[in-house]
Amino acid sequence: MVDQVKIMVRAGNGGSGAVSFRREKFIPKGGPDGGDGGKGGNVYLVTDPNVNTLQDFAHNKKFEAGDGEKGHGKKMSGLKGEDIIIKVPVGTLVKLTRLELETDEEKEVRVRGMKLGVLGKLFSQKKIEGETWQHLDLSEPGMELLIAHGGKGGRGNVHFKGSSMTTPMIAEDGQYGEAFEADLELKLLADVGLVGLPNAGKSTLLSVLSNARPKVADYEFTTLEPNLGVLKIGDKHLVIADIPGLIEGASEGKGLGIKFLKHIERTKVLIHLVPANSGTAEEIYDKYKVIRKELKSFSAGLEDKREIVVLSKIDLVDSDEIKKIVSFLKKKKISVLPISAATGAGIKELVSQLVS
Ligand SMILES: Nc1nc2c(ncn2[C@@H]2O[C@H](COP(=O)(O)OP(=O)(O)OP(=O)(O)O)[C@@H](O)[C@H]2O)c(=O)[nH]1
Ligand SMILES: [Mg+2]
Repeated sequence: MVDQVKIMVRAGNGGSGAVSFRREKFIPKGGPDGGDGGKGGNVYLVTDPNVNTLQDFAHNKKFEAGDGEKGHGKKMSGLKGEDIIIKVPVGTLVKLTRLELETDEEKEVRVRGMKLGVLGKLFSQKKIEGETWQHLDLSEPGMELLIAHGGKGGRGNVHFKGSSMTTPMIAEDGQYGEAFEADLELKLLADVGLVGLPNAGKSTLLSVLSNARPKVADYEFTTLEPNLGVLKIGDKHLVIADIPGLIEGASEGKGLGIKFLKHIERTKVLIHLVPANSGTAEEIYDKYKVIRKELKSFSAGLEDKREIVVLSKIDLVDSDEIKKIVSFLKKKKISVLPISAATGAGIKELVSQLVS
């Protein structure tokens, strides 16, 4: 799953203004009629619900809008450069870093058609200083954001006529379009997050609750990247995210680390799985606390989310033992729901807790 990419965007440059003079029969010395340059195209980011990943950007990393056309004689403006629309998935975070452009400051130049030895002034965009940052959160479908403005077209010589300058030989250059390096990062928009130790049965539960068919296996770290599934309850849809297992010290980089927790940052509820066959009641309680500690270390408020604690794989342990574990956890003020993805026990109850 590609969930982070760096792309380059550049808005179009403005076209330069024209230096031109009316040339008509019987009018030997017509006035200036050089039109303006066209504006450069803009670059937009648009959230499209049909786009689900940043996969398209793996190969396509450079986006340039069209440049504005040069101005023409007869006061005709140049055509506007074409805009560019970049479609991104809902839930994309964008960080923009302005790129330095080579800029000309105002300078004296020779303009074609001007008398030799006489210089015109060339006006160009103001200089861009330093690096600017902008963080944007594209969390809603149909959002449209102008991220890079096209440069203005330069004014043609028709604008420079004055009493002291009846035959202006100057026109402006178009301004440069804005250019940015854009870091795109996709946060999955899940409603429910599955957390727990490796092998707790998270992916199996996802496959029972939703249409997803993630890889399931009897070893740790089967899941290396988040899986999403959709649970349909009547006309309601809940997106469930199954993430790689957490272990003690994950926040310090142990196992697969905790970076995956960003995918469940926006969920409303967490299902915390503790396998019933993973030791005595006390040991199970300790394992529960290990995960809680790692959730807290991520410091994004995950520990404050509503949590449904499930005791998974109850088909592997006899019912007296299950009762013991449930009552031990109750004493620790943890209400736990016993389930089995294998037999279906407790799954209906879990779904009704999810929608309540
Ligand atoms: N008997 C039984 N086995 C289960 C149950 N749920 C999961 N398992 C088994 O437990 C093993 C691990 O299941 P997974 O769903 O891959 O566990 P996970 O939590 O996703 O593991 P990681 O992706 O490694 O973090 C697999 O062999 C499953 O078949 C259950 O309810 N009963
Ligand atoms: Mg898994």
